[in-house]
Amino acid sequence: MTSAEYMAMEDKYGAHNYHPLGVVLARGEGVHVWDAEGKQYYDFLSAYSAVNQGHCHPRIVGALNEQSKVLTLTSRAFYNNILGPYEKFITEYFGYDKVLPMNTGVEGGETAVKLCRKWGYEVKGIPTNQAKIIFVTGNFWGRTLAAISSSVDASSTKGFGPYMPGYELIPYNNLPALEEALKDPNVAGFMVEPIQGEAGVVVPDEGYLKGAYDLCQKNNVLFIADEVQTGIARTGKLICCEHHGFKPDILILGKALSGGVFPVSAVLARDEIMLSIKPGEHGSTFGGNPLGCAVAMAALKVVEDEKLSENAQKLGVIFRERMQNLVNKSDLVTLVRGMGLLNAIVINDDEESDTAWNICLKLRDNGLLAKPTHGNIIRFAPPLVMTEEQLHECCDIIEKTILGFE
Ligand code: IF1
Repeated sequence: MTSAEYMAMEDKYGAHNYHPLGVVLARGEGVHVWDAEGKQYYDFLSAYSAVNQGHCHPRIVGALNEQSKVLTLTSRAFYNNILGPYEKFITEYFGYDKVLPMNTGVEGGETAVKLCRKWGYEVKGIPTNQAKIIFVTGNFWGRTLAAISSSVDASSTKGFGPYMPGYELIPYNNLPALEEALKDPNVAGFMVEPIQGEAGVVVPDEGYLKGAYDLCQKNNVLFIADEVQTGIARTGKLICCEHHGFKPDILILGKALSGGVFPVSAVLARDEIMLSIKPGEHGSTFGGNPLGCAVAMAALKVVEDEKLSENAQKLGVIFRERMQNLVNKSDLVTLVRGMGLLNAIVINDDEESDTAWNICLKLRDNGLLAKPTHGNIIRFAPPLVMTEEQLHECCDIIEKTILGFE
């Protein structure tokens, strides 16, 4: 079958809940993907930062293959011989007392919200059903009703009401707004992405996150870091909060926790928070399944053994320098921003224009896959296993495409 036939088949038989870029992928290996006709591309989206370790990493696929022959799923009705070792491994790896294993990033967010509310009632002493959680405008943590209830983005919320109560929205990157909101004694938590991915790789001011963390500690409010997209070495540190010198009270991980091989998410916290949920009060059929645990341990070992944080940090500096040169040369690109290998360029056109989309179509023709987020912003997030030489080749492609686009 041709790419056109595959696209037509998706269109005919699949829900139209996405508008994919016109390319049909058939194989992935490391930083490369190939389409149905065998054309090779650099992957500069990494499945939204889920394949930080590169496509089909042999060690992670190997772990999947081996465990899949032995035991894939027991449910939590019984113990198994993989979950405990995984829980020990991941809590020591990130420095927390306990982990609550789930599957998707949004389930991690839901779990964090439930943990925070439960802690609010049982430890902080907030009156029943009065707990508030503060979110920031521009956030994105998934597509469930609890997640979209905190969104201001019409494409995420319109037509899906009514929404979850007990949420409060304040501006991102604004400490006075947070200080004001924290005066409410019923606030249990503050949930935030250290860098806002979907909003367009929005990096807050230097002191914002640590300042927000300190305000939360001062007001006995839990700081919840959504590191589903920024975590697992993407921004040049194991988790993005590490750049700012603090450990969140609740840490949410997903995506690259499994290297894109299997849905695995996790919520990490200290005992005081984690033990507020008692047996039978939360869970999931696949949460903590042996297959996902084996894959996640392999994925995390790859991050450490291949020094992916250090590589992301080093290549990120080079990438932003190359893009800054492009900003200086081209009227089409107004700025570059990001940390590590989570970056974006802003295109000099309004959000409604299809300029960024058309640039991504040209990038595709030139052998590099990326996709705009929010109209005029193009996110660039290659797998963290990229070499410096490959990065320069990709920057050459981006430069040639942008300069040739005008
Ligand atoms: C889609 C966006 C990115 C996330 C953060 C939690 C989740 C996500 C910071 C939920 C998921 C995905 C969802 C996917 C596209 C992608 C995305 F464009 F939607 F917003 F990456 F920016 N926290 N992001 O980014 O994790 O439940 O999906 O495993 O819905 O189109 P999930």
